[in-house]
Amino acid sequence: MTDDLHTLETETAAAIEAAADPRALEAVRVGLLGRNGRLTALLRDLGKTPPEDRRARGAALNALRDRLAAALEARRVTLDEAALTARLAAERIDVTLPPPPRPQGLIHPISRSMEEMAAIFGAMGFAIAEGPDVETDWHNFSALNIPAHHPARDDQDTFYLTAPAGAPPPVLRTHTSPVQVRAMLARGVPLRVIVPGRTYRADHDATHSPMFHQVEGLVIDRDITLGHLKGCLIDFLRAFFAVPDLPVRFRASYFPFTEPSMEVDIGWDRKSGALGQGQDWLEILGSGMVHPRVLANVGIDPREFQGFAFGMGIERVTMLKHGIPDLRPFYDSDIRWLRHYGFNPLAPALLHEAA
Ligand code: 2NM
Repeated sequence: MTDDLHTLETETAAAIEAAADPRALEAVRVGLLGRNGRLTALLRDLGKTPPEDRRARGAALNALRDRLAAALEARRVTLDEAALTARLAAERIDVTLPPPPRPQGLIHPISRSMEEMAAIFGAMGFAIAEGPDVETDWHNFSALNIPAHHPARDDQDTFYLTAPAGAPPPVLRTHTSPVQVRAMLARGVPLRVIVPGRTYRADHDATHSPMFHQVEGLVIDRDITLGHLKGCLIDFLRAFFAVPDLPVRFRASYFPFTEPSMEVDIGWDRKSGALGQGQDWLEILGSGMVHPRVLANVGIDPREFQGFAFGMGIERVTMLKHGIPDLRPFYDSDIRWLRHYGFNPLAPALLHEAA
């Protein structure tokens, strides 16, 4: 082999060994075998070699090209293996290490109760409906068969907003029932919805807040009876309070928008606060068969369709379930209270599975 080929081989072999990553190795390959590569140039110049030397020169060049190509490939394999080994080491996970810290933030007990109710009623086939906090007088009162001079309309009880000229003043909804009115109008029948949300009443003392939360429910179909109402609410209460044999009592009552109407009580021990024990009763829910006039007000024929509805205050059932003694801290945004009563955001509400 001639000196020039020997030099090329020595230098290239050193450059291949020195290449620390695939990109550097590729630069060596291009410098040798690319269009302007050193070996490419020598092969191109083969024609200028005197005829008597050409065969030997050609054989030497080809052999050199094969050796260097093999050296390049061998180095590529080595570099790839080193890269994989480094990546495996870098991405190694020690499964015996303690878990990372829990995420910041906790779920407020009101939100938690709403999630649980959505899970329980969702498993029974209810959809969730929402609506505006500022309502028309018609959706909040008239459509629900609450007459013009009913005490619920008193501005001692209801927050009225400033009316546009000549129109009845809008109200901060006093219950979530107007959303059920909207659901009946927008979705039609048959219908199965729950409506969680904020409600407003001009009431402020140790056990009443001017803003509080309600969940109401509504089922309408062709053959809905009081039996469906009772079964649905008994199942819900036992799932929500996680007491499988919780005593439930239905007691005749009155609401303008249902007939007949019933309050729903659960059994508890007033002294200890234990649910499902003792001899005492505690009112939890209002309910009833939707008044035919309410159905007619939203264009549903009460001779063809009927249904039941119910409503409850979320703060009260949440306090009862978790033994929270005072209503006022619910709205104080005090992080110490939330750390005590808040819920893990990564633990889903799946109460319907326990029922
Ligand atoms: C309650 C009690 C009883 C109720 C009725 C309706 C509607 F829109 F269907 F007429 N919504 N909610 C209802 C019935 C609410 O809360 C104590």
